[in-house]
Amino acid sequence: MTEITAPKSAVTAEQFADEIREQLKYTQGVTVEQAKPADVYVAASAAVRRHLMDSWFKTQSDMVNGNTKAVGYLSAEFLMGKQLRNALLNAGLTEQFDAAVKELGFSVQDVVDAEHEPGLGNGGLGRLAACFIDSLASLGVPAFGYGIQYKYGIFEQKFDENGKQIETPDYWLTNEEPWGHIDYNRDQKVSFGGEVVEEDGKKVWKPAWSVRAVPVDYMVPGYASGRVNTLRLWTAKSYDEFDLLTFNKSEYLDAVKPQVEAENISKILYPEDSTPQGKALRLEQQYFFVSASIHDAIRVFYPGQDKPDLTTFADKITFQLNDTHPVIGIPELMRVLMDEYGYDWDTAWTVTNKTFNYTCHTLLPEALEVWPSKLIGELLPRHLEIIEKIQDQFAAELKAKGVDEATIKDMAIYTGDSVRMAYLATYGGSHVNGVAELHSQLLKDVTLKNFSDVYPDKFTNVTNGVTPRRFVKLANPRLSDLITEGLGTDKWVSDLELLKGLEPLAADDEFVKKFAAVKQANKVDFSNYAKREYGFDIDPNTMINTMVKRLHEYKRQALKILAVIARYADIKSGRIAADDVMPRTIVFGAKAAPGYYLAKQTIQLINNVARVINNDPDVKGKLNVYFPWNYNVRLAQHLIPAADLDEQISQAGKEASGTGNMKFALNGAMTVGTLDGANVEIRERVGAENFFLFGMTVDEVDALYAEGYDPKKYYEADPRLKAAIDMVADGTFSNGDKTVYEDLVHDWLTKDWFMTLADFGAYTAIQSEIEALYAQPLEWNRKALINVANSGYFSSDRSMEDYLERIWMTGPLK
Ligand code: 26Y
Repeated sequence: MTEITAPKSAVTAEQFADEIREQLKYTQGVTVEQAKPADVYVAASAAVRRHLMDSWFKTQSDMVNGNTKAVGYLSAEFLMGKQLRNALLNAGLTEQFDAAVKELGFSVQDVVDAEHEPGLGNGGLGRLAACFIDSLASLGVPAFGYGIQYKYGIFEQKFDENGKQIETPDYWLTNEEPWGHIDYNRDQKVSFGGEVVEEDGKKVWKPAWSVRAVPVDYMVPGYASGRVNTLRLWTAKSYDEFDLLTFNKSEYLDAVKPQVEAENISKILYPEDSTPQGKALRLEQQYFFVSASIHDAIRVFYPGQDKPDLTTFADKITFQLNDTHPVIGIPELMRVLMDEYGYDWDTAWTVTNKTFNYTCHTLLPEALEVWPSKLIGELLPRHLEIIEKIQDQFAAELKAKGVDEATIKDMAIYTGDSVRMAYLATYGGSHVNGVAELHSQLLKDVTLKNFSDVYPDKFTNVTNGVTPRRFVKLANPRLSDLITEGLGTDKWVSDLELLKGLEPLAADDEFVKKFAAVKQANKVDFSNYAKREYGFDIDPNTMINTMVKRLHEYKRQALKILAVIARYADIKSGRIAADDVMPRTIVFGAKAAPGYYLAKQTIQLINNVARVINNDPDVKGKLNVYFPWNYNVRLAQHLIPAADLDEQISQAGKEASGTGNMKFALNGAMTVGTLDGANVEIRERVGAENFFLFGMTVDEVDALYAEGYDPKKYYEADPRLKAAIDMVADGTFSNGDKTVYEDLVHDWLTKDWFMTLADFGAYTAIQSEIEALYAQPLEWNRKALINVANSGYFSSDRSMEDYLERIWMTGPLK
């Protein structure tokens, strides 16, 4: 007997069809006959939303009236993915929806396809925020996600005829968007610029201009918790004040300029996640959403109170700072408490310090934001004063603790010229965490070492996780059914550690064969999807080998593509007999920041290697490379369940965690990877014999840097590597034009900052191990199944429990 605990609404398919009809008729004004799939999508979404409404109200009132501290997850990015299927799952309406749509005469796929995913994030950090709020709702923890409703999300990627990345705007709001509810009556005023004056011995900020922050609310339904939390994304509107003087001079365009500029604040998501761009607009965005959110929390938790007792603020809500992007919230809460509510500095500091915690997501020093003081002074003069005072207090505190002058200087939050946001966050909040064990250790040992020496108790680790609802239950229904069959219950969807119960089944050949059949069916599905969406002819009977993530040098897509080229050369030259080649299909997915030159060259190279290889009859059926453009959450949900082998090959010590690695392991792919980020923990859990490890360790990387790294040496020493690089240089992938990849090749041979060449030998060596195992399907699948069984730890539910226990000190609503 299989125990089924998935939520199921009592509403029948007929009733749900009626609700869709009503919605079509009374809200959208179209008949069923006139309706297009996109109309049905909007109607069905609105209908599901209605089903969640009572739980949403109840969650809000329990949160405000109860005594459970809420979580405010402050994040510049929430990469939500499509909403409809997830909402249906949590509302227990999936089957009714499928039947109702058919009854109305539509194809379920057409209706679901009508949803345009909101791409309000760049990659891992944004998707993590989305997984976390899903888990908080599923655990019944009262929480707000706070962020920005960008008008343009992450750009849409296309490739031109030369294989170059083209970015086009993602105007995701062109059609009706049924999920976000704009609430003009809960707006907040956010001000900028101007000056600080003294009035009656008090500092008073006289801003120069203001924008209206209007919340757009998204429901965040929990799975089987009966709870629905809120994702509140702010949109910037102008106040209706315009310059009459300018207008009267009939300079209309100038007169409306302030309005136009105000609305620019929430216009576009910054696609640059590699180098800090000193963009004033980005600081405006950060302050805009953080200031609105802090005021919103005060409004929510002290309803109708003119003089709330904000000394209790930290008992009402704890704010998690998702990277440095919302760190301006620290001086903002200080300002609000002192200037708006009249508290003294020390009281304000105590409350602020207790309220905030900071998660760091990087190890690359250049990714820690540093703002020029001049810019902060211009945009937020009062905040700069507060930051200066925080710095004075901090320096005095360090001195009192016996820290030497040089170290105090090294640790400065405010250097005079600039403000280091990671340092401000570390000092200004109660806890700092990294996102995987290795990362948290490196934060303590390297990146924030001085801080960890002085404040060891602030530092902790919370290893990332991913939501099993979206990334297993929704993305991989076949595997979900098999897991439920194997465990005799579907409880694993909300208690992922139960997957451990699959481990004994790895010894059962019949079960392993079923597992293999699931993978095979998923590969066929993906092949059909790739044909339909991209026109690719992917052979589902080859190994599907994936590498999907943002394009960054440190992630080393270059290592993969060089190995592919070497393999191609092996087959072409007959070094490997064609019959001995294990057929592989390599699938890349990656966006490069528009201004990141080497990343864009790498994209172009991958596309052209794909073109040459896929058109070469000598390797036909043996080696194929595909690069579906515009990798996003939707594509991830189709691709991940179909992968046999996934690449996590960053240079050790550079990937903070990775979360794709978790999604692939959970869906039964094997991983080839370095000892980096969460790979370390995945390997520990699934067992070293079930993970393809290669490459230098963090210590070996450090040692090689220290002795002076010369990539040329590796190029000269390895003929296969040399041949591969020479092919890139000699125009093999650029129709004979030797200039196209000049800069890329030059970088590899003279800098190679992330030591791609040094790890090439180890990387290609492990390929024979991979192929030997893949040649024994039963053994391969056994290991893949063991990966699934031991990946339950990587649920974002577990991450949330760790945050609750180690950082937030709160729990589910009572
Ligand atoms: C400066 C700003 C424009 C900016 C925007 C986005 C800076 C950074 C980012 C994004 C960073 C990011 O996605 N980091 C990734 O976070 C994941 C979740 O913790 C990690 O798994 C992954 O290793 C890390 O690279």
